[in-house]
Amino acid sequence: MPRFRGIKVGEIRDQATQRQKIVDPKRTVDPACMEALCVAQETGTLTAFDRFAAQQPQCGFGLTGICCRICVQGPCRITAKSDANKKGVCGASDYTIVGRNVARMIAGGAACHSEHGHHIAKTLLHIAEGKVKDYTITDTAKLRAVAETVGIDTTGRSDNEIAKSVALAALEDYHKVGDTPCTWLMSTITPGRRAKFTHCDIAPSTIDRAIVQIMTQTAMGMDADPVNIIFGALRTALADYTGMHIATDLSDIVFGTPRPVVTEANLGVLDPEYVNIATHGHNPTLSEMVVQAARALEPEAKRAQAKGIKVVGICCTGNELLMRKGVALAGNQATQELAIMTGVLDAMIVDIQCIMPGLKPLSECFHTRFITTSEQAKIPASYHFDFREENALEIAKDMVRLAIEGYKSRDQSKIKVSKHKSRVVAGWSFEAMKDLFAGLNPDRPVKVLTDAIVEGKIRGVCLFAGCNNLRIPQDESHLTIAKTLAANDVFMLATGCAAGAFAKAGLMSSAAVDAYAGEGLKSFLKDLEAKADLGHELPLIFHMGSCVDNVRAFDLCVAMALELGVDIPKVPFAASAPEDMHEKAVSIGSWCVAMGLPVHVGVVPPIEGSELIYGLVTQIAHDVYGGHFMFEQDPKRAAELIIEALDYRTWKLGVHRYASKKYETTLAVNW
Ligand code: NFS
Ligand code: SF4
Repeated sequence: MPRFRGIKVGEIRDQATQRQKIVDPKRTVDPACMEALCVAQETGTLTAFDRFAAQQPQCGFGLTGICCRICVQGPCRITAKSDANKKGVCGASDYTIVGRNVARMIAGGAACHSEHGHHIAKTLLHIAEGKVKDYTITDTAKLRAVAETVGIDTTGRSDNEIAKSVALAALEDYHKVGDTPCTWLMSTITPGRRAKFTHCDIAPSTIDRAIVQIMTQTAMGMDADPVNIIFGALRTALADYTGMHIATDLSDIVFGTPRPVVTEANLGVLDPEYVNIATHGHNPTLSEMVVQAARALEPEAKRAQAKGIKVVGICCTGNELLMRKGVALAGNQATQELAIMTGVLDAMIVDIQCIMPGLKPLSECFHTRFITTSEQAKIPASYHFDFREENALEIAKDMVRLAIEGYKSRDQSKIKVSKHKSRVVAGWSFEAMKDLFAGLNPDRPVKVLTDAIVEGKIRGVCLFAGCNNLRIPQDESHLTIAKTLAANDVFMLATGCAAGAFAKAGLMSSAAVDAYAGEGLKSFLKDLEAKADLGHELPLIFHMGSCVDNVRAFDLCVAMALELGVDIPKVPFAASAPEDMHEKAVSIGSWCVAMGLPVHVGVVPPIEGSELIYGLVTQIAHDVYGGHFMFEQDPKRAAELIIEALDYRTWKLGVHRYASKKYETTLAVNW
């Protein structure tokens, strides 16, 4: 059997598609967004879609990662045209420059997720110490489950005592004396991955150390070895995983573990008769308070002649609220400005990450109150509230009052409400997924999923993650790949702005099951639905939450590995980020590769300037870790790559299971 190679994996693809000539900037397949972009064009209002077109063609050095600005002698741009230009001033080769640049992107992503997790850990600590009054421990079962996973004694201890230990253990994963690997990493993966990371020496001791180490390793005059740089980058990516897992676990403890909910998504969720408030960003500590404050201030809204207050979400804080509270989702990343274009958004309250600075000037063309809340994310001339846990609800109420004031000053001539919205069945935490599968097998719920794969009913699992990237017409790649995988019986999960794309387009409903699922997937979902006592139907794609919640999907993958008796590189489970944009997406993709997953990426990060680095992440990574990147912008080809990677794993698994049964031996695992 030859070593696994996907179709054209390892071959650098033609970059023509990355440097575009854009004739019409209205590039979206979302009808609600298209309406808003038409309004923008008619009124001469500039959005990110116009600014992206204006940036074309983008610099080829930057696009392929061979521009180095790490020291002040730069920028050094590498070309093969003359010998003197083949290296930077210091003699750095293309592989050093590309490797360092991408490693620093991963550090940026890891920092963002981990800072988010750190914030929640501090909140939990303050709850346990009785220092905050507006937050409580909502999910004590999850608290105890997390404590047990990370090795904290729970017997005879109060919730607050356990919570304090959990919070302190989480904070130790950020900074501690000593070199033992991060607890949240080592306690949530398979024994095989623990051994691999120990053997390759890429398990981070703490998140903060990992980020400091990679920034040092990639400084001018430091590491020039591409393999060493990439392995260092993977250590940082595993620190990212650790911070994400902390963020998700501790958010569930404080705000509750999601359970199935029914809601709606797209710009049509904005109701002109209500005071509309969008929460945008990532951190549930803010958005949960806005929801509470909005409920408390309903009477004030009614006094202002509104029917009430409607809180909606954008990006990942939207996903957090959608998962836990059933709050409607107005849109994903590329929709953020377009929500303001409706003329009925009275306030946008933002916290951290993925918030375009362009929102503020755009809000000035409308009545929308644009409110920043984080000391790390201020935008000039915005309303700024210094949001702190100690008086969170009071501050949230002040912000909601500002929205009510905004409602009163709407410009009726600018109102263009959308009719587009879709039904969404969401709320699929790992716990909720297990409950769902338990309908068919209460003792070994995850076996329901692995059996369906082994029996050939479904072809494997694909997790969709990642952002919108204006290189691709908004949501087009997400929808094309998902519909193709559905027809080919792939069980699908989604998080982040990928989940937002599917929610808006109606793919998180049963109507989508009827419209797009192949026979195997359809019967699998119908069997589950028949046994689930939900009171509503199952969706085609399962919404698992925000970007940090990718760990929920990964927990399912770990459970599948344990159920099958193999390590993760042998589980028919793939990840795809069709429209990746943020450094965080690069970081997530990288830990997925280290964990042993095939990872499709639709927009190639800046690495094509070095064949060596490209080969490392698409081929050598597979040899060492069992996971690899598959870069493919064409969604049809991308779907083929994902299916091929899943089929390869399912086929091998089948052969080895057959052999172990026939010869009555234990399952061989070293393939
Ligand atoms: Ni993820 Fe979520 Fe969206 Fe991308 Fe940004 S909101 S953390 S980075 S753009 S999916
Ligand atoms: Fe140029 Fe080397 Fe400085 Fe980079 S580190 S900018 S390649 S001199």
